[in-house]
Amino acid sequence: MKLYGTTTSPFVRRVRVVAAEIGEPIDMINTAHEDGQKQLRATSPIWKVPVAEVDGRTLFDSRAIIDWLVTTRGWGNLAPPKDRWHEGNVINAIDAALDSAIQLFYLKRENVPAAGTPFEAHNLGRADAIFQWLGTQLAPDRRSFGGGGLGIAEISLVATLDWMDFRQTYPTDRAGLCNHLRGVWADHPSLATTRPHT
Ligand SMILES: N[C@@H](CCC(=O)N[C@@H](CS)C(=O)NCC(=O)O)C(=O)O
Repeated sequence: MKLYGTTTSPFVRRVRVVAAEIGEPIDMINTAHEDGQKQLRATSPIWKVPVAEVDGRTLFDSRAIIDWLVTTRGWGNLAPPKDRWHEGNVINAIDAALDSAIQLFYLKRENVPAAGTPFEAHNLGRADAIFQWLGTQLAPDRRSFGGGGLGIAEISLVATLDWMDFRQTYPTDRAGLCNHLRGVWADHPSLATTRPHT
């Protein structure tokens, strides 16, 4: 699979982890570089990563890529959802917290002051509410949401919290019980080898 992305993006990391768990090799086009960015823009009108070229298809968005991989290759070492509609809610919530933090990060990167604004408070408040709710959705052993082990929701949560720390966009000590799940999987090889770093 040809994958357009960066080594720091939390959405790209989800795909890299899933690919590792199901044994799908990745040929990465680094979109942090000018040439890779040019190739991305020639491939996707959304200009966001990840984008994949796989089995003669071009797929935009981590959810579509992951869907394709598990549908055509099977779940490999991953835990399939026990209730895909509930898992959908969990992943949508994680995406919303991550998107809020990403918006704050982009403002900081472009030197647009957001600190102390209602916009910042709104986005941090949403992330607080989401992590609090996610904490109530954990299985009793707090290793997963559905009780089945490492699946897409768990990977998404770990990638989100690690990226928030990496970019310092949200104080993850406020994520409460979700940090327990992250701690459980921290040394799992596909997650440990894809952690963002400079
Ligand atoms: N819903 C998309 C979100 C992807 C996304 O936001 N990617 C960020 C990097 S983490 C990006 O490419 N941002 C570039 C931009 O917003 O222009 C997915 O799941 O793939």
